[in-house]
Amino acid sequence: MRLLLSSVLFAATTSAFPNSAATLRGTGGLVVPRANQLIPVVVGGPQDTFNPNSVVAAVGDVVQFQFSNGNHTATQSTLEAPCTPLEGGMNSGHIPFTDGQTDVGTFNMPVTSTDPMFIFCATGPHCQEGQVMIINPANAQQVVDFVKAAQGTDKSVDGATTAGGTAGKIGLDIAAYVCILPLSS
Ligand SMILES: [Cu+2]
Repeated sequence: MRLLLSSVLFAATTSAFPNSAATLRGTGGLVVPRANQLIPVVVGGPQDTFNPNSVVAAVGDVVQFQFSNGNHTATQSTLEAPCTPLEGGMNSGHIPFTDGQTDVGTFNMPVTSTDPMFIFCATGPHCQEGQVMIINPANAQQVVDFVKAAQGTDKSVDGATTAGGTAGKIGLDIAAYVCILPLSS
């Protein structure tokens, strides 16, 4: 029974993270859809950034914004107005991280399109400092252009309502970053 359970677990693990070459071999060259992925993006930390600031995601994937030191948002905008919320777009709202916290505020955003999705932080001057990112950018140049456009704006506009995802928490020990401040006991 124990052997059977471990085999099942192994099968589940390998199908969740399929190797593309193995997948091709296993299907005689047919490309099969991969399993949905949880894609972590660290928001804030030692610098006011999104890390990474460019993500390739498929429909069905979930981008998990993990809010590090400071107080940041992940808010959808447009290439034309990088630091202004897109009406009806995704917005996490402000999710702070304070010294001594042992969990991390998250915002899980299901990906529903492979079109480029432009995102900025609406806190203070962060967007003008270049705290922006693109999910499914057309190319690398578009990311560079978006950062430059954000730095050229005068101010940011805050999003009115939270939309397009679900706020939650994960343990700091499983976060995609190392806390830069000592934990208080
Ligand atoms: Cu920010």
